[in-house]
Order: sequence, then C-alpha cells, then structure tokens
Amino acid sequence: MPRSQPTFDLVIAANRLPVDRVVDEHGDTSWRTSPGGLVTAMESVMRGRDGAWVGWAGEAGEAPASFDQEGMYLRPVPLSEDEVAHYYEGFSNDTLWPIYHDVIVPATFHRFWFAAYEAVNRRFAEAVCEVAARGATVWVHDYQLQLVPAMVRELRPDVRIGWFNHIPFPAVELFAQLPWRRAILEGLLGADYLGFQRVADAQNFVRACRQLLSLPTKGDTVSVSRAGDARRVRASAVPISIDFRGLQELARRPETVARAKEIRESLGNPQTLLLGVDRLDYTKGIGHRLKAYGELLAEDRVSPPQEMFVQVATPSRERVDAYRELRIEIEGEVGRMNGEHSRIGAPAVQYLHHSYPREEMAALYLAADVLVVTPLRDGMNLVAKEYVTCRYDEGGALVLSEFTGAFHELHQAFVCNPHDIEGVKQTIMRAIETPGREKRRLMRAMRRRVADHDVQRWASRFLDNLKHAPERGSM
Ligand code: ADQ
Repeated sequence: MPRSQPTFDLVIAANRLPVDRVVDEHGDTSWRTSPGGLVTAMESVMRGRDGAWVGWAGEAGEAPASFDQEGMYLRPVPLSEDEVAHYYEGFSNDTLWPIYHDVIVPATFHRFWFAAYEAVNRRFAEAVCEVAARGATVWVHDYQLQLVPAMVRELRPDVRIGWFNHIPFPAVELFAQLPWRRAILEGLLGADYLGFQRVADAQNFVRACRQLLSLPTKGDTVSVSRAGDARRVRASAVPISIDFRGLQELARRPETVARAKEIRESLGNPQTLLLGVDRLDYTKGIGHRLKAYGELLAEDRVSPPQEMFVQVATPSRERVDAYRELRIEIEGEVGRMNGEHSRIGAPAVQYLHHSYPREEMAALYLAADVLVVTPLRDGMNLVAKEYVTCRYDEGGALVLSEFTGAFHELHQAFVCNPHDIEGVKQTIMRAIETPGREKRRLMRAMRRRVADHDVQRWASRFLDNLKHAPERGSM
C-alpha cells in the first residue's frame, strides 16, 4: 500500500460509483455526480465524516485513479470487457436478477460467470480494505457484491460490515436453485448486519441459512460459528426511500409547474393523463399493464383524447438477451395498440424509450392524474414514492402492485395484482373515477408516510442497526 493512501471511517461499496464521465468539446474529461437517491442518502450520512466510495466507473478497461468529488473520496475498481460480460451482465443480471425476482424469466447458469463474479468481488473487497481506516464502518450494496462481506472480514476483522439488498431476497425454494447458494450465504454472513427492503426478504434469508446451511437461527438472527469466530448476524427490514424535501422542492418550482402544464397541453389537455415510468425490465409488468389498458380501450371504457396514456420505458441492460426480447415484445404491443385504437393526433399509447433529467421526470409526475405501477416483483419501486412526493398539490392517484416493497408502506394506493388483468382494469377505472376529494385524502396520507420516512432516515436507520448489531462472541 503506498504510504500516502488515505483511509476513511465510512466506506461505501456499490457496483457503480455515483459519477458519470463527461467529455467536453476539447476532449477533456471530468466527472459529474449522477443524480440519484443513493448519492443523496450517502451525502447526508457522510456530512461531517470522512467517507470513501468504492465502485466501477462505468467503462470497461483501465480505471481512472482515485479522486475527490464533492467531499467524497472515489476509488474506482477496474473491470475488463470480459468481466463486464460475465460478472455484471452475466452472473448479476442473468443469473441472480431472475432468481431474486421469482424466476419471471429463466435464470442462466454458467460456472465461468460465477468465477468472474468471485474475482470481481475479491477486487472490490481488496479496494475496500485499502481505503478503510482502523475500525471503519463498511456499507456494501446490493446483489452484485454478496461475497464482499466475508472477503472483507477475512482481510480486516477490525471493521464493522453492513450489506443492504436493493432487490427482493427470494423464497428458499427458488434460491436453492443456485448452484452457488452456499458460497453466497457464506459471503453475506461475513457481515455484522444485513438490511432488506421487506420483512419477508429478511425472513427468506434467515430461512435459507437455516435450511441450506443448517445454522441455528432465532428471530431475525443467524448464529455463525467457525474456529475462533462465533457471531450472530442480524437480518431485518429497512425499506429504502427518496429525498423527499429535495424532490418536492424541485416539483414546486415555477419552471416545473409550467412544464407540467405544457406537457398536458401538448397532449390536448386530456381529462385523465395516465403515466407509466419504468426501466424496460421484465420485472416491471409493463406487458400486463398494456394488456389491461388495451382491453379498456377495446371496451371503450377509455379512449383518446379524453384519456391519454404515456409510457416511459428507460433503456436498460440492452446486451442481455431477455431484455432485447422484452423490448421487441413491448414495442410490438404498443404498435398494435396504436394501430387499433389511436386517432389522428391522439395516440392510444405515447411510448418514450429515453432517459430524462430529474426536472422532466418531476414535471411528468406533476402532469399525470394516475401513475400506474404494476411490477410482478420489485424490491421497493422508487417511482411510486417519487410520484407522491411531487404531488405537493395532493392531486393524482397511485395504482400500485402488491408485489412491490412500496405496497407495504403506501397503504392508501389503489392496489392491484398485475396477474389479474380484470382486477388491474377495475383498479385503473377506480383510480380514474374516485372523486377528487377522496383521492386528495389518500394522497395526503401517502405523502405523510414518505415525508416521515425519507432516504436520509433510511440511511441513518441502517447505520444505527449496523452499529447496534450483536457484538462478536455475543452468542
Ligand atoms: P430500479 O429497478 O431501477 O431500482 P426504481 O426503484 O423504480 O427501480 O428506481 C428507478 C429510478 O430511475 C427512479 O429514481 C426513477 O426516477 C429513475 N428513472 C426511471 N425512468 C427514468 C427515465 N426515463 N429517465 C430518468 N430517470 C428515470 C432498484 C430496485 C428497486 C429499488 C431501487 C432502490 O429494482 O426495487 O426500489 O433499486 O433500492
């Protein structure tokens, strides 16, 4: 280790660094902090502390040298082209992602993908140890880095290790399909504390340890005992949230309000504007949503231009086969619906396959009378929380799948089971037809929940749980 290597009391490890490379017209490179809840949350916990973030800078090949960005020390981890294909697109997104989302599409298993996953996790662990001060707190994020906790513990028994899962943790019957299930559970058990989106996710993890590793469990803790290392690991729910104050402030700006009005005008001022916003991912139930809406159109229960439907489908993982196929399927469906039900100047579905700046997202939320969120499985679904946050006017209505983490918090949503197409249709109609006064009451209650449980509170709850996790030898 070079003598000048700085070390930090708080180290975050996540697949991606919170920055994007920007190249200006002279070919000079700089870094721009990528907007997002995680960065905001980390900024709030790093304020007044020495913090480092370990992650991939987003491009294959050599990594840039470590650098400071807005008060955080960023330590890039290099990934080769092959590692991006095998560790990230392969094992993370084509093995773990489908298994952790109820096998909506079949998972692909390749031993060489796991080998790359292990190698990359080791590189992350070593980078973490390099920047962690003695006794530091290490916070590892998500399913791409499940081996990191045990690897860090082995190298640095002095640090305290937490891991948070942004996606669901599957039922043991599904998790058991993974040929590397033991390695993954043992990797996670290297942590002192494990945070999940829902109580059921934490319970699934504890059950997997009991059934697949035959470890003793009690309530939300698993007892681990290896030569010289007897510990209890706690697993519980700490649902993630968003930066309520920051986003609400953006939604209230006169420019955002004006843009929302302009969006509605450009759609011909519909009576009801329905909106879907998702990464183009098979977990999000976009096809189920379109099917339900297509039937409502066919039955003349909705029709453009009175009702207009805007679907924003953010480009995602386009090098993974299942995602390429999904895009073809969804765009075919949108084409069919528009062919059958559009009028000149009034499309049945306005489909947008783009990323947008935060300002535009806030304006879309503010413009929409109904947000339709129908995932088949989703760790949380921040889009739902962003929508209610932007509705400072208490307008709008939220249709929400019961298979999202958000369902467990936003009790006043119009709830649906996306597999029940008839039910989705009825729920959409209810969201459209419920009187404004009642909808305002529901929206107010959901806003209160998100305001009280924002991302800053999430981060401090996680760190608190980590701090108070059982001490070693406390069995
Ligand atoms: P995602 O699956 O990506 O996250 P979600 O929670 O909805 O899903 O977050 C998506 C984010 O991307 C939101 O902040 C949204 O505003 C933004 N976004 C979506 N479309 C966009 C577009 N076209 N342009 C710009 N921004 C767009 C994973 C898990 C979730 C979990 C989160 C956080 O799958 O279940 O809620 O992590 O833990």
